[in-house]
Amino acid sequence: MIHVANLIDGIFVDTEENFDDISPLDLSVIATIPRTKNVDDAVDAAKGAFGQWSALSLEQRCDWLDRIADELENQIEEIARLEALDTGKPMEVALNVDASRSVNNFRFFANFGRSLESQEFKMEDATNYVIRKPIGVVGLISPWNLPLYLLSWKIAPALLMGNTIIAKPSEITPLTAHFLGKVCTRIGLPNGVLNIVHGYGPEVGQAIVEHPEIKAISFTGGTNTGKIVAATAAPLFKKLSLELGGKNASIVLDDADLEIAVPGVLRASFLNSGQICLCGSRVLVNSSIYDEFMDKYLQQLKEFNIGPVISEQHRTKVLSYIELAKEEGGEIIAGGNVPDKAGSWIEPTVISGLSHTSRTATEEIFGPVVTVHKFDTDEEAIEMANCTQYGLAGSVWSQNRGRQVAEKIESGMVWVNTWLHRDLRVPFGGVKDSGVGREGGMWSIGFFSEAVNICVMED
Ligand code: TXE
Repeated sequence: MIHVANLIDGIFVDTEENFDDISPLDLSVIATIPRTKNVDDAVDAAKGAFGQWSALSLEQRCDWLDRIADELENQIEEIARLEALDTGKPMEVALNVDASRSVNNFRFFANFGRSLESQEFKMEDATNYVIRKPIGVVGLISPWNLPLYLLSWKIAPALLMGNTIIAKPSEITPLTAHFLGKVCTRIGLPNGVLNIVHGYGPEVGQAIVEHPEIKAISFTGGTNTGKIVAATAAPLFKKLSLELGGKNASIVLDDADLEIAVPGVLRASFLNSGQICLCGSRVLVNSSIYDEFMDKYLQQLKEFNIGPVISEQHRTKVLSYIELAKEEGGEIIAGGNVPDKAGSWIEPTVISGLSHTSRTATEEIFGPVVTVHKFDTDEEAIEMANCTQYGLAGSVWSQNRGRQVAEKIESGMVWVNTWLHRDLRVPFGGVKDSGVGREGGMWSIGFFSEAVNICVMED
């Protein structure tokens, strides 16, 4: 049994009340988690550490990020084991997606920090010098689907830019955040620079967003929670970055190379049991190749290995959408059942025959469930793809028209003839109900710092 504790000012501290961390694999209790309700101690620690941490040079903070990356890399198998235990995902996904990207997040921002150049804007009689100051104490709140992957994506640039941190992982998946805390204390990260608090979102998460001394919030989670976070933070004029839900379309044009489109769309459909905000939960296929595509897709689906969804509660939500699909006239052409084994498992499920405007085809399900739809023209595919309140990501599979179709999709990012191929320098985020703001490369540098202009008149 793992005992998770809060990391505050370099010390692991308990709370009076704890609650259980349940494994989705067999519903066993795998850890106890602190039920934190107040973050004053953590904020005091972060404020106390801010002076020294922000006074370090950018290069010194880059070196710290590399030290964290090195130590995580030394223990990458343990990270993957803990992530697989906490989320139920297959070990190869935990290792090759979650753990390796967590290391890369620190490594990338260490190197990116070293490449940063100062910005000057010359006038006839003056020079403008743009400097980037740290914000101060920042709050980082992350979800359960890619726990350390998404939390480290925020921690690395926040540290790089000289901020000190109050981090709150999802109460459903605390283990790798706790492990990161142990790594950081072991390598001697100064006390109070990174504080990690655990507990329920509406309690400790809300306390972070409400705290007047926490000056910025980077949040990844559901759209409904994002609305609460935004409403709380707005009157406090906090910097806010929201990466929320998605209902992304994988669009297969009539000139797609099915040798790459079928496995690519399948992976976009079911990687991490469909629990990635970037997953392609709607498959739009040109009617001229629909039968051939679906035959190959359903055949390859039989070999696609997925884990359970994150919890019984989430499984109930996902199953309710399979029932809704039937009520809306859909046909279950694969899966749809609960396998006869312990844990919160759902068979990978494919639903056809639904209108692209149905609730099943427009609301975020966030599980191993996709709807498939036919279209006749590129314009029709674009209209169908944009017919949802979300706008996060998508993919287009075409040998000749991918980019021109991709540019008409209302989202923050679109892949052409690939999916989840990530260059960490590019902007990452969504539009509409998928969020506000971008992180990644210079967008993370910008979010986690305050740009200040110093205009100097020439003598
Ligand atoms: O997210 P929540 P959940 C979607 C998916 C899922 C739904 C809810 O559809 O079914 O969101 O998932 C913290 N103030 N995504 O419940 O509730 C919470 O403790 C401050 C998409 O995991 O948004 C957790 O740490 N914080 C998403 C974090 O917010 C609060 C990935 C996310 O929890 C809070 C996961 C509050 N009032 C789910 N309430 C994506 N975009 O990848 C909760 N939290």
